[in-house]
Amino acid sequence: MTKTRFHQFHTLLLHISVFILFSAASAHAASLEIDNPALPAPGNTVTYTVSINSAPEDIMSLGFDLVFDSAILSYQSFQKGGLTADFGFFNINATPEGDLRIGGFEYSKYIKAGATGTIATVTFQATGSGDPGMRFAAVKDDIQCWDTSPPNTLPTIAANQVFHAYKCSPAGTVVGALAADDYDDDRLDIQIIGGNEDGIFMIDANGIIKVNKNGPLNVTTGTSYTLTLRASDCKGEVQETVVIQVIPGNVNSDSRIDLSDAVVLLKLLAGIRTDASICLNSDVDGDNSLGLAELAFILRYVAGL
Ligand SMILES: [Ca+2]
Ligand SMILES: [Ca+2]
Ligand SMILES: [Ca+2]
Repeated sequence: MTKTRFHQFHTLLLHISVFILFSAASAHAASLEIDNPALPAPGNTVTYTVSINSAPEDIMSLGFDLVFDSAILSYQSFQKGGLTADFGFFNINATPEGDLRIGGFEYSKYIKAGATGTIATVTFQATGSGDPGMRFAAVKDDIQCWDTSPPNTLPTIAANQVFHAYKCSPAGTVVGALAADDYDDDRLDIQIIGGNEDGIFMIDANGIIKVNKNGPLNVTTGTSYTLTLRASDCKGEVQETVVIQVIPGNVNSDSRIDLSDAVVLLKLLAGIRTDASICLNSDVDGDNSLGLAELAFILRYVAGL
């Protein structure tokens, strides 16, 4: 073989292997699928098939929504598929939003790992034309983390979120609700993964950021924390940073700034005994004492000025 011919042969091999790789990638099948039948003329029925393709694990319980354009399709009926024929419970109901909620469970004749087949066929009447956008949402239970077709959409965390935490706030104080969402209504797992080395903050299952410990917000230095948060729908994840600004003026060390802080401060200034736990670091003007500057700050803050 001449050098040129060898080069041509090599290039051909390269093309073949790239083609095989590409074919392998495009042939990738999701584990939970719904087909895309041609839409008939309005007034006619069309049946969609929801199927499992080589189940990654056993399924005793499954749940998901089918979301579609209700101006184009009107739900008529369903039939169990071969994989759910023996399910003790299987049903489809309309959600308040007009989508379909599908759920089933079976504890003895459940769907085994590796199974391929039909979960259900769902019949609609066409009421319009265009793409009804049939897709999965709120996939849960044993199939929650499965790859789907049409594909999952990743969660989102809104950018540039800024929260306020008051100095000396006790553990459990709510800092704010993280703006995070998922187009498919998947259940999100939200974690703080950076900027919280002292464990000052936590985030609960509903995305509510709270003060996690008593004490650390009684700081003399530092006016803000930048936390990195991760939201996962267990098919993928996104990360975003949020800023928590620490606000002084919480003289009585509770979870907010209100007129009770002004009252406690006035008592202090008047030399009247108070049972409040005084937050010495609620100083607003850097003179290391509590006085008229703090009073003015509190009144302005309460008035929203
Ligand atoms: Ca999702
Ligand atoms: Ca207060
Ligand atoms: Ca001061």
